[in-house]
Amino acid sequence: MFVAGHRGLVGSAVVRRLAREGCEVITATRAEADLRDQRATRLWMEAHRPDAIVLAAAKVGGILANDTYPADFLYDNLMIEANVIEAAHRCDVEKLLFLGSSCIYPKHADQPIMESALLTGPLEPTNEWYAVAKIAGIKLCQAYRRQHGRDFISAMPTNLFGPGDNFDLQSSHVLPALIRKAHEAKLTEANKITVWGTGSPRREFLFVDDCADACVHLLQHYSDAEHVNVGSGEDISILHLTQLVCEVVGFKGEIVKDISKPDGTPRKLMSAEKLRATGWAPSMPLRKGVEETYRWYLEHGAAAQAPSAAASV
Ligand code: GFB
Repeated sequence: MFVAGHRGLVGSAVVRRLAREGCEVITATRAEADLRDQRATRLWMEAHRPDAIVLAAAKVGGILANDTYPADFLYDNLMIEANVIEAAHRCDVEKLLFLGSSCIYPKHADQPIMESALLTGPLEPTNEWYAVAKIAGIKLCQAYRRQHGRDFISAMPTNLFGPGDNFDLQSSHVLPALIRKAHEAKLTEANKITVWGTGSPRREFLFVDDCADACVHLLQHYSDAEHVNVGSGEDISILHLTQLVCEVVGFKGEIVKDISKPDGTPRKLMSAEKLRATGWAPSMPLRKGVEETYRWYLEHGAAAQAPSAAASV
């Protein structure tokens, strides 16, 4: 099993989860195979010929990073998925799981969002670049299934968090950013922390080890063209999330809103029905997941603050 993006948030969780499966896990650092490079990807795949692939390598980031670097988010993700999926076909890989994100759906999709809502409306502008790349990845898997009979499947996780997260305040997602902000405010005895936007958008969160478990479950039990939502089925407002993080961290100061920062899509709660129907459900409650993530952050200190070197979804 090749885990592409093994040092990122999802990739590292998949490696942890696969340790329980007793299968041989192979990985590649960017120096060994820059997956944006078609020739390097083909040479590496021909040399290692994995029987299965979890494609968790991606250029990822929060709302500000996506809005600031559209070319990087579109180009890097298109190149990674096209190179790995084509090389997987050339090397007769039996199973490939492609990972996207809930941002593939229209900004104002009916909630909870069903898989069938894909391409039924305009995307959220702040991350449409990443979203278009990930939609292309879904279509690539469907095309190789249809033309070459490849068992390539796609999963669309919701907002993920957990051990191995990126805590860099400019490039991270909201949950690790709030953990770091609350922690640093507590340490410095500051009297407030700043939340981006109005705090009213709602987000669904899934602990990354639950996501990894769902990935292994799908590899074992799912073989169809349509992508599958991977979520907790519950959402929370950013303001309430901030209050929860402050309670876990032990910061009792004021929450100040920076409305110069974008809110992004107002809500993106996905339907969990399709995945539940295959017999899978998450096990980590949000508060406990935040407590585990904070513990990981404290144990890994400065290393946790650098943007994750190898990208992952
Ligand atoms: O997690 P986040 O960056 O990404 O932002 P999205 C979620 C919400 O949290 C937005 C607010 O409304 C942000 O304005 N927020 C509040 C913050 N404080 C902060 C903060 O300190 N940092 C961050 N980052 N947000 C991403 C997509 O959208 O979702 C990615 O851009 C990916 O491509 C990911 O799809 C799953 O949830 O808005």
